[in-house]
Amino acid sequence: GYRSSCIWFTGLSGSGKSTLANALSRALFERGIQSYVLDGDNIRHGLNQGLGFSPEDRKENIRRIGEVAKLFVDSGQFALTAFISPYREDRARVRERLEPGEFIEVYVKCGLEECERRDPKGLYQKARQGKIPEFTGISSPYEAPEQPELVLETDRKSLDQCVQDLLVYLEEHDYI
Ligand code: GGZ
Repeated sequence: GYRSSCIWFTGLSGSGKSTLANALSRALFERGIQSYVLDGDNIRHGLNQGLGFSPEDRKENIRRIGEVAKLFVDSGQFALTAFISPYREDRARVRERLEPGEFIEVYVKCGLEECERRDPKGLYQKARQGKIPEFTGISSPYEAPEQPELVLETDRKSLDQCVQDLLVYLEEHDYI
């Protein structure tokens, strides 16, 4: 048996949140454990289409994602969420909506320099040119977690090592 929960990945654009969430989802699947990845691709283009990147819109984005994650957890699956979620207060609100132990905050820590070097979609470059307003890390704040359950330094560790750290955390805390 296992104890389903919401694994909340937070970090800058390009820090590796979606990559990690998808890799963890595969590792869980191999152990016969159900999970579902929520990220920009399936949420911002669907449920949350129309929401932008102002503080108010990000707040509503995160609130709705928290509610969806709660539904997944209630259904017995792990919800793996990969959103910048830059505001501490918004993340804390999601935590409060879930039962104790059902919210695992994972800080995907990666220096802005490295995120900008990766720049897989060329968004940082556009943001530096002033073509994207309110871009996290450039012209909009990112509030790092103060007491996350886990920190994964993707600019220091391999993807495999990070997934290993996640699995160890879940095992040691009796989630899996
Ligand atoms: C930050 C932006 C912005 C702005 C578009 N600021 O690397 P990506 O492309 O795929 O991930 C980023 C994604 C962030 O959406 P989230 O829903 O995770 O943000 S939040 O949690 O803050 O609501 C980036 C793209 O959308 N993007 N404009 N201005 N990221």
